[in-house]
Amino acid sequence: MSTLYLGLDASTQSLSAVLIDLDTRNAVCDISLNYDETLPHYGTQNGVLDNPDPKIVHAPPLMWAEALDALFDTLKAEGVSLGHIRAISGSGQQHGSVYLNAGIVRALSNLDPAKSLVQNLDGVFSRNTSPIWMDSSTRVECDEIRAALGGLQATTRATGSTTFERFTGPQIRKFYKTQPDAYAHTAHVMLVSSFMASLIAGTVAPIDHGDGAGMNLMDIQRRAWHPRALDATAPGLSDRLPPLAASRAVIGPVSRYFVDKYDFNPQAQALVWSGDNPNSVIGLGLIREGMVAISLGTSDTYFGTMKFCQTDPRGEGHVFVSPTGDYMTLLCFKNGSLARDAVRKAHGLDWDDFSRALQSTPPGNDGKIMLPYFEPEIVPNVLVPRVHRFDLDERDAAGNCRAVVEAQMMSMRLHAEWMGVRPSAIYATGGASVNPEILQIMADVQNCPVYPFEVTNSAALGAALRAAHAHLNASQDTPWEDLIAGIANPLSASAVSPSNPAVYDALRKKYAECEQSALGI
Ligand code: ADP
Ligand code: XUL
Repeated sequence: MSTLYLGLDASTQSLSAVLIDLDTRNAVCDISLNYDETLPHYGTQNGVLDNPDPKIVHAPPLMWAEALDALFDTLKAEGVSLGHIRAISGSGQQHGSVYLNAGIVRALSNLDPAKSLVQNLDGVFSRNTSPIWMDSSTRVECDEIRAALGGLQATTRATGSTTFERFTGPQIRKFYKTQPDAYAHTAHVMLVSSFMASLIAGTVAPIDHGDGAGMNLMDIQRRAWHPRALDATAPGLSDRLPPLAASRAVIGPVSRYFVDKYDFNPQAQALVWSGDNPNSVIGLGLIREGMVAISLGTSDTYFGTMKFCQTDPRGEGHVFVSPTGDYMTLLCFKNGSLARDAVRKAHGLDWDDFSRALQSTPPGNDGKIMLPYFEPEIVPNVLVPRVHRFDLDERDAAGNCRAVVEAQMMSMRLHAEWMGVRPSAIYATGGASVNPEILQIMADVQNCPVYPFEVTNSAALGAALRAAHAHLNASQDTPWEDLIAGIANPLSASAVSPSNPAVYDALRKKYAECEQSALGI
């Protein structure tokens, strides 16, 4: 009998499943179900409901439950051996919250396989829609909670991040302030991750430390609910939140609903779920301090791992708990491919021309510097977009191409310094990671080897690996290294080594000064 582990990923637009076979070290199944296409009756576009106020972004939680039935119907119809699955975990879009009345406990423990999950959940929501991570309507509540916790630095030290509009605490506070009756009827507040885990386990699931860190409600050092943050958010909140748990925690056996309906093994274990970013850290194989992943997408993101908890005194980065039990950081640089594309287009170049421009210019760019804030920037915080140039002529096509990439790489290094951990290996993903000239600059600025890493579904894969890790470690010590070998490793053959690191030691100082002068620090 094969040893299968299932990872699910309830993301913004779809529910995905990755099933791994540890004997063959293969993903035996990797499917995705798009909400808009499969469940059009919820009327979502890209997984969210239309709202006249662009700051308000909600999704229907019932849709996520219906997607679970639809996914398992598909897997069963395709003949996937669901009975061979030993353990299940999952990943949820971070920050989104689900509000339930006291009826949910009974509904979960009596899930009737003759009915759908939607029918089983009839009448249990105290709020029919869930604010998700794209919602930015809680500016006032962010200010209130941050002030109550003693300001930006105190909030960051306490919860791992300063208050952000999408974080769950400010969202809960807004719900309490604007719909006090509905809040009063709310017996349980869940995250997307813990809501889905609750359905699988048939009981109210804990929130794991990784996703809990995205709420502005968890004491990041103690990994326990932070009483002052709870008080600053809404009255009676501690009664409405589930316990916190490590992300290797087993909730219990999978609910009878899935055994009877989809032929799951009654002994299959339901694990706590986590957020998509903590899960991706595992799906990318970032299991040790110093391992970093940089995704070069529309925006660039930097995932770092650290053993001890450091927080960002400027409040730009987030600290979450990694599924390994260490800490992870998430830094999002808005002007990623967005800025590279803007420079490329401004000079009428295609990507081959852009690469030739990087080849024809020297590392360090003869001191030419750009601050590429084509759009408002998150890290560093720049509200009014503006491109700054120092010793750089706007018409110098090749100089501008090199300047934008060097700026992005120096900014990443500069704004990750607070972690106190230098990268030992960088895994590069996302659209621009196919460009070796860009990766060379990354390797030189970071003075560290860069490995291109092709990933699909890293969150679902990470969840499947977490399920395997928890299940195996219950009976024998199974290190993360052994578990991810051959499943979540980059191709060493294509590594890019640093060849000109020294030149950036001087340029980084100049870059930091330019940034300070532009930001008026
Ligand atoms: P998203 O964040 O939308 O998922 P992707 O990771 O798919 O983004 O990356 C898409 C981006 O990759 C495009 O916007 C483009 O700028 C960039 N890209 C594609 N090919 C190259 C290349 N050869 N060099 C640099 N950037 C590239
Ligand atoms: C992280 C964040 C997003 C969501 C996407 O803070 O808001 O990455 O997790 O699902």
